[in-house]
Amino acid sequence: MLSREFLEKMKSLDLANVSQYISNISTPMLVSMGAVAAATTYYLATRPKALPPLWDLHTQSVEVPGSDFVHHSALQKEDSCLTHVYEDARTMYESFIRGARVSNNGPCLGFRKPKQPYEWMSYKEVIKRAENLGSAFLHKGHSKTTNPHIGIFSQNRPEWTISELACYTYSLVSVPLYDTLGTEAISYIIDKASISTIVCDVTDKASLVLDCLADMKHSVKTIVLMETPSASLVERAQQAGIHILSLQEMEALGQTNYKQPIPPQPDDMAVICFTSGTTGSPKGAMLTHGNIVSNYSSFIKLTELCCPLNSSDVHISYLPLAHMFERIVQGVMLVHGARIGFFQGDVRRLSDDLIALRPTVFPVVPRLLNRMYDKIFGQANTSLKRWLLDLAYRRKQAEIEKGIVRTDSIWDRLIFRKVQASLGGHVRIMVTGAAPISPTVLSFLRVAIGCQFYEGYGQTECTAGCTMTLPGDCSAGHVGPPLPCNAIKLVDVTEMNYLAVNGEGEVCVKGPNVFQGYLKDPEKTAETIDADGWLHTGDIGKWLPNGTLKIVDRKKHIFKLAQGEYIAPEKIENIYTRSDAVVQVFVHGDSLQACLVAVVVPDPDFLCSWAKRTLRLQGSYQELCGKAEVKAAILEDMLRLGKEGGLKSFEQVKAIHIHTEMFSIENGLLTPTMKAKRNEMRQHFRSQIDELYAGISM
Ligand SMILES: *[C@@H]1O[C@H](CO)[C@@H](O)[C@H](O)[C@H]1NC(C)=O
Ligand SMILES: *[C@@H]1O[C@H](CO)[C@@H](O)[C@H](O)[C@H]1NC(C)=O
Ligand SMILES: *[C@@H]1O[C@H](CO)[C@@H](O)[C@H](O)[C@H]1NC(C)=O
Ligand SMILES: CC(=O)N[C@H]1CO[C@H](CO)[C@@H](O)[C@@H]1O
Repeated sequence: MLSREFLEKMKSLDLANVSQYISNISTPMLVSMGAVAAATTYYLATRPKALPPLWDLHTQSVEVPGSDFVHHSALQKEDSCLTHVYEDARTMYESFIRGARVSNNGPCLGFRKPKQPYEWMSYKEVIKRAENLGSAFLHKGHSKTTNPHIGIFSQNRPEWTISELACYTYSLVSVPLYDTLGTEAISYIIDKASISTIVCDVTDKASLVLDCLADMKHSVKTIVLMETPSASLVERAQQAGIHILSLQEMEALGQTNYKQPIPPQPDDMAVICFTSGTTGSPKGAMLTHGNIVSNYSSFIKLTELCCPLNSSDVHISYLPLAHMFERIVQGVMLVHGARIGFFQGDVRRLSDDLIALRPTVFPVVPRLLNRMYDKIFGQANTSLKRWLLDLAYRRKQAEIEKGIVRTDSIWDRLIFRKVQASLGGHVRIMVTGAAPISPTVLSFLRVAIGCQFYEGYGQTECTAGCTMTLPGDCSAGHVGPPLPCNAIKLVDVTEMNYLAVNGEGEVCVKGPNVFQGYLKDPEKTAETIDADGWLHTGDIGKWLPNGTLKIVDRKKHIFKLAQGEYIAPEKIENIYTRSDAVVQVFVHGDSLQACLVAVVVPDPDFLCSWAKRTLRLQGSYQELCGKAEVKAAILEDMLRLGKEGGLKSFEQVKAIHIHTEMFSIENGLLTPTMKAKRNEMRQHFRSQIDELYAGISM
């Protein structure tokens, strides 16, 4: 669900401080068994008492009797879905107003210049600026009933949230844009949503919009730039019939043409969130205020017993606001009058921002967690350090299993303090979502960071989330029970042998967080929400005995081979990419062929060392990729892994083509969410695929 650019940056992210600590522990101290014994004694003496569990973790969801296997959260009474927790906050606008009240006009949005402390805008200041900006939108001809869509094309920063609130204050609708969509998709969205005003953060984005609109009839009249537009930009825009002005000028315009707020109702549209599928044009998921509030209310409901949020909480905003995950977290913060601090705009400086901000709420994505985990273990590179790390982990894990979550044990002092300090030292709630996380990594970091750490699952169409792990459940490998705001049922997928009677099937969601459909696209809407209001996610889930859901597969992309066997290529690709030599694979087959073939991109980082190790071959990446014996060895390794991974013989590829350019968004082979565009791949590699099949039949 996150942009490639963002994920790429994450990859290079250096959480240097996170894990230096292992090497800082002096060796004599490590060797002293006496010290460990003393530590253990101290630990036993200071160990706090176990807390009674907040709820029965063995029955986390319940099946509605007489229904077709519908499950509800065990926290929610049958058939009633949670819509809100605070009577005075049923829309995102009211959430802001409540935040201003409960924080007594406290600090709201924060930002910093390099090496400076955070500066804060108060709730009232934010509301005032939003009213001015919103009044200017009305002045430019926007209204709830005609022309309600406002484009927002920006990195996370306070002005993003102000622009969004400006929309909410006057019942307008925000439409986030993001670069990785590509120019074609951006022009498509502008056209589809008939956007006439776009708020951009920097000149580059405004230029990109102008590029997108070049030579076409378009709806855009105004671009609001968060910085001062250059004369050349103004002129270029003028030629396209667009007025460019700075945010400051726009707010001044609104101030002189001030209008009273026109607050939205829960059923009014709040956001149109465009997501790109693996095929075709982006789809604009329509989300109401009620959708967003019901989802964030579930989060509040789940966390209020163990760690209620309040105006002292601080959130670090760095995950893209164009995606619902971050928007939901912001909603939770704002309704409690808490603070939102924005990163400087560069993930490489995130560690520095974390230390300056000292957040209490830290949403994360698996990529970042994997990175932290690898670094910590990379540093524990002697068996002694490994042993100590392992011991500390097991001791704290045993505590967490008793419901004790803390950062003041001896193990924290000895081992984990530096990890915690590298996140600012105050983190008490973490949420991961957007992609699956390995249970090993989640369990370890939950212990190391010593905070409440939840895993959520969902998609934009159900406002980001439909399940979340419960506080107190420290097991990993599942995504928790349904949220109190929705019911979940699993539906038969016979061709993949997943049956609801066995507690397996396609995950379907119904509740106030389920979206209103795709903008001007009744056909795709009907494919996604059925006549009874169930959202079909395309994911395959399985109920565990304790009522939690495990995501086990993906429904899409099934085809039959000539002899009638069903093939799920993504499952096969996931197994083959475990090979050290392989970074990307595209598995192809169709109903005219009796076997599978694949296009394989060898891993530029590992191929050379792999070839040296397994084949005693030296050479550059390109040279190695050209060698028949390398190709044969890669295929052999893939088949070995396939066998280990339980692939049936017809699921194994018969021949491969070696390709040296990674599949990417730029070359049109991946979606902005990094999924394979299978149709495009098929077209792109048509001749290679034909050759492979020709080679096999000979
Ligand atoms: C907010 O909650 C934290 C942790 O529970 C607590 O320490 C703090 O005093 C609370 N602050 C306010 C303003 O209620
Ligand atoms: C182990 O880690 C330390 C600290 O990062 C590093 O200096 C050292 O070179 C590593 N040793 C080995 C054997 O990799
Ligand atoms: C729930 O069930 C799964 C699978 O049986 C298990 O791994 C997990 O530990 C259980 N969680 C709890 C809290 O009992
Ligand atoms: C309880 C909760 O927060 N529900 C979902 C709403 O959105 C968050 C953030 O996207 C998800 O992680 C949750 O599962």
